Amino acid sequence: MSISKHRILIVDDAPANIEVLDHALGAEYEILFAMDGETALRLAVDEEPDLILLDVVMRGLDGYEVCARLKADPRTQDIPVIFISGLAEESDEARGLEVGAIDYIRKPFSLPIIQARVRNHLQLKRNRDMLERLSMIDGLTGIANRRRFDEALDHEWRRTRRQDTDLSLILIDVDCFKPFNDNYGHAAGDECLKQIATALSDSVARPADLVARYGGEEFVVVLPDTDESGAIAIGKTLRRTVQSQALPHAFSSVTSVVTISLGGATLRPAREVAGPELLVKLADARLYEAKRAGRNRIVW
Ligand code: GH3
Ligand code: MG
Ligand code: MG
Ligand code: MG
Repeated sequence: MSISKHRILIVDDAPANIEVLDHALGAEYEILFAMDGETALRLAVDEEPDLILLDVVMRGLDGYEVCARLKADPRTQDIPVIFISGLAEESDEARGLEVGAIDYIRKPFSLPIIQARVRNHLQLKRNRDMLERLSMIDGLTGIANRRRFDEALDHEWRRTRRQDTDLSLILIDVDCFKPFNDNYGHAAGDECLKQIATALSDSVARPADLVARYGGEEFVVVLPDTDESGAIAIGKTLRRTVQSQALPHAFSSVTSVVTISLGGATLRPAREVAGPELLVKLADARLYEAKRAGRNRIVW
């Protein structure tokens, strides 16, 4: 198994400093470097380094300004920044920490100390990233959870509104799941939900599409830049895919295998006064219609 090296961006206007740091860290990490603030900001966005070592006094943008901009940009705000500076006053260090750096190392620096601090901060970042990922995943099914859905819907609503495209959403509820649980047991119910989650995720193709567990035995699919006919086609595929998994359900009032009901809606956010909750509300009302009309169907 190959473990990819962490990337560190070194920003300093003195080539000699870059050389020393590269020498100290280059064996363990992939090193990128920039000799001015503008280049550093561009590389931070394009190359997504895991950590930035930042000089304070530079021509053009100084390190404080670079750090403040990194912290103000959602694309770069989570990258830890360590200042390495010749400015040794207490107030310089305080200012560095105020603009969002995680650490401040004074020049002349000790290489073993820099190596140790870099290692510690990378370890902390790894842990933070893992927690962040786990907090977005549903524990039972391994797909996105409600929290991730809420964030994605909000994000896609704003993006499709800016770009004046359609946003579609499908709410899904497993049919007759209470009798499934009551007769086959809760563990079998859990297993059934896992299989449905996998089937749904596997049937949705584009990277921007999101399948999430909405709650109990309910799932939700977000389809950005997808018009009504495209979204209905996807909904039909989802319904068919789950039925063709043929998970036995002898206690269903619909048929002898596990099925789902779907309610969907498409809106053009740029034309709406309301927010994304309208999309959920419409889909929910149509899901209710699908149930009332006999289940195992999609209503739009
Ligand atoms: P309908 O066709 O109208 O949707 O009927 P239903 O029986 O599916 O609806 P109801 O809402 O009455 O039942 C939902 C059931 O889903 C009840 C609940 O115990 C079960 N359930 C919710 N979350 C889980 C879970 O994580 N694991 C298991 N095994 N069961 C769950
Ligand atoms: Mg300098
Ligand atoms: Mg339900
Ligand atoms: Mg149900």
